[in-house]
Amino acid sequence: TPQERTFIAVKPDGVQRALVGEIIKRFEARGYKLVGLKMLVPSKALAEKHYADLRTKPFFKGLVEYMTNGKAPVVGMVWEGQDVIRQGRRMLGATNPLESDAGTIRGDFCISIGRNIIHGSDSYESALKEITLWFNENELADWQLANTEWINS
Ligand code: YYY
Ligand code: MG
Repeated sequence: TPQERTFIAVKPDGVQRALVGEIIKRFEARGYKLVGLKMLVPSKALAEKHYADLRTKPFFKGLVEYMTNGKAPVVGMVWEGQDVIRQGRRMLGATNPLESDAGTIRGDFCISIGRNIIHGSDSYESALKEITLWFNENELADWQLANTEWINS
């Protein structure tokens, strides 16, 4: 079965609220494989490129400020597995946490669209763009989950 990769980031509010472990736990428990992990305060240039599609929105400036102000870092991750781009978005829940189902990460842990704790790539093209933007090739681990045959068929 084809494997794919997605970019997931715990935003500064998620880090500050000590939800990094909870978020990693959910992706691990589902059966996805962690292939990249880093903590950093992104530069303004990085955040602006990451959210380039939203540059004309009224909230863009505030969004970039909050991602880059250094009050807390971002934890960037690359997760791999079957349908992980779409499933990752389902695990995150709706962009506005007031619309996110209970049982999703946003639906369980936040209430404000401007503090929705986590990012996830929304398509194959975004995933490729975002992984390339946040990670160098040598920062991605090529490894086999030992129990892969019990997860994938
Ligand atoms: O992909 P996702 O994070 O679910 O939503 P986007 O539409 O890509 O917006 C990115 C980010 O921008 C969102 O997670 C919160 C913020 N935002 C906002 O502050 N206010 C809005 N009305 C829409 C989005
Ligand atoms: Mg988005």
